[in-house]
Order: sequence, then structure tokens, then C-alpha cells
Amino acid sequence: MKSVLKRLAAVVVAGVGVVSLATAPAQAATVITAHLEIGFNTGVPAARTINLNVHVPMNEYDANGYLIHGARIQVRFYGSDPGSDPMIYGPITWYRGDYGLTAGADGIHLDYGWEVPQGSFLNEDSGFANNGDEVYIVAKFIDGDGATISATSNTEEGIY
Ligand SMILES: [Ca+2]
Ligand SMILES: [Ca+2]
Repeated sequence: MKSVLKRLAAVVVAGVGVVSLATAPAQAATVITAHLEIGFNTGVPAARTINLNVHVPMNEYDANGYLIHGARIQVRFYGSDPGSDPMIYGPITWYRGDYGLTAGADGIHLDYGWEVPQGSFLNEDSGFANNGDEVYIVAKFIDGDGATISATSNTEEGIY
């Protein structure tokens, strides 16, 4: 009798698990990381390369579930300045199916890159005394219900 009850309990637990997986992601997303890389393409004309890497760890089932239910990744660029930092570009938003946004075994990834000419929005300081630029991104993961987590990337410094 005891073992029958145990088996029944196991069946009930398994059934609950299946139902929750079918309706919504099982775990709330709590972690997000963001990385920015600004490089140099010495082609003609020369260009600045921008690469974004944003990662929201979770299992693959949840990653697909979130994106199917409208989750997206949103990126804004900021220039680091004394006082408050101005937003210099964005927001740019990636939804399911957009190039660079993928769901995989370790979660949701945004891997996206493009090129801009010298003197683009990355040139956030252009004063005579202070021409160096300090640029970072803030990446947000916004789920289908609007719940948001965000991360600030490293700061890239150069003459952009
Ligand atoms: Ca600055
Ligand atoms: Ca500059």
C-alpha cells in the first residue's frame, strides 16, 4: 500500500511538472550579462566595428518559451561623462526571429555586430580638450509581461 501511494505521488508530481512547462517558463529570469567590444576595421574606408554580446542564462525550453511569449532584448548606448551619462544611441530591440537573437542550451543570447564610420554616435566627446570617448551599453531583458532585468556592460575607450 505504501509503495502504491509513493507511485501515485510520483505520478502527480510529474503531471504538475508537465503542465507548468506547457504554459509558461518554469523559472523567472534573474541574471543578465552584457559585453561591448569596439574595434577597428582597417579596410577602405576605415570603420569602427561594434559587437554586442548579451546573455540571459536559463534552460533551452524556457528560452524558447520566453521568446515565443514576446520577450525581447533592448540595448541603449551611453557615453560616460562626469555627472550624468547621456544616451547616445538606441533603444534597439531584438525580438524572436530577429537576426542575432537565439535560444540555446544555456539560455538566450544576443550576438550582433555592425560597422560605423569614424565620427559616428560613438564620438560622444568631441571637445578640443577632451576628445576621448568612453562608451558602454545597458541591455535589458523584458519578458512578455513587461518584467525587466538589466545589465551594464564594460566601458570601451578610444578616439571614436
Ligand atoms: Ca565621455
Ligand atoms: Ca571623441
